Amino acid sequence: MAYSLPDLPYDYAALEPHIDAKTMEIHHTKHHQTYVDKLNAAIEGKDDLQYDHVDDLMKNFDGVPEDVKGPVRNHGGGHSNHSLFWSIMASDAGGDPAGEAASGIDDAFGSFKEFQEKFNATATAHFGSGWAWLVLDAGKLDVISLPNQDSPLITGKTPILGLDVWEHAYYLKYQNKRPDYIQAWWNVVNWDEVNNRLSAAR
Ligand code: MN3
Repeated sequence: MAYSLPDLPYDYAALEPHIDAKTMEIHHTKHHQTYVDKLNAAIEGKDDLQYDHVDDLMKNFDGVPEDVKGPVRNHGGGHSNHSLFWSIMASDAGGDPAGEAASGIDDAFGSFKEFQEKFNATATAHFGSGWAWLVLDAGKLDVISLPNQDSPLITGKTPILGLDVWEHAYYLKYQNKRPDYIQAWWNVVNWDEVNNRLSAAR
């Protein structure tokens, strides 16, 4: 069974005006689809790399044969990261976290505001293509950035919330203004799903 592109849980226009429909459509049907296609091409015939979910492939990255580690890192990571990204956004979302995410963030960062400042600074300062992440690392919440499509799962960290800061994620609407995109993105963060992911990870 080859890996496949997941449907979005909402319309391409659902995140307007914060993330525009055209960006969402290209991001999902072109960029994400390409990661899926290139992953499948790279591991064709390698049945032991066909997991039910691509996250399990990334968790077992150490066991991936050397000759396909590069494409699995890039395209498996791209598939895993974008699958998470769509799920942690929603229309009529944003605002302050509640429940486990709220208490976990307060414990780890002092307050939601301090967490947001750290996350924004990390996402803004990341040089070139990559992602900013809220991860659970050895039971502790942390904010990190990783280059390209590197998955936190490769190094044993569990991604809870992630922001794509590749230019393809925002350039149509925000051009070079990455900080404006980051600020707008908080309006579509799906805290219910963040809570689900945090509960599952703990
Ligand atoms: Mn992307």
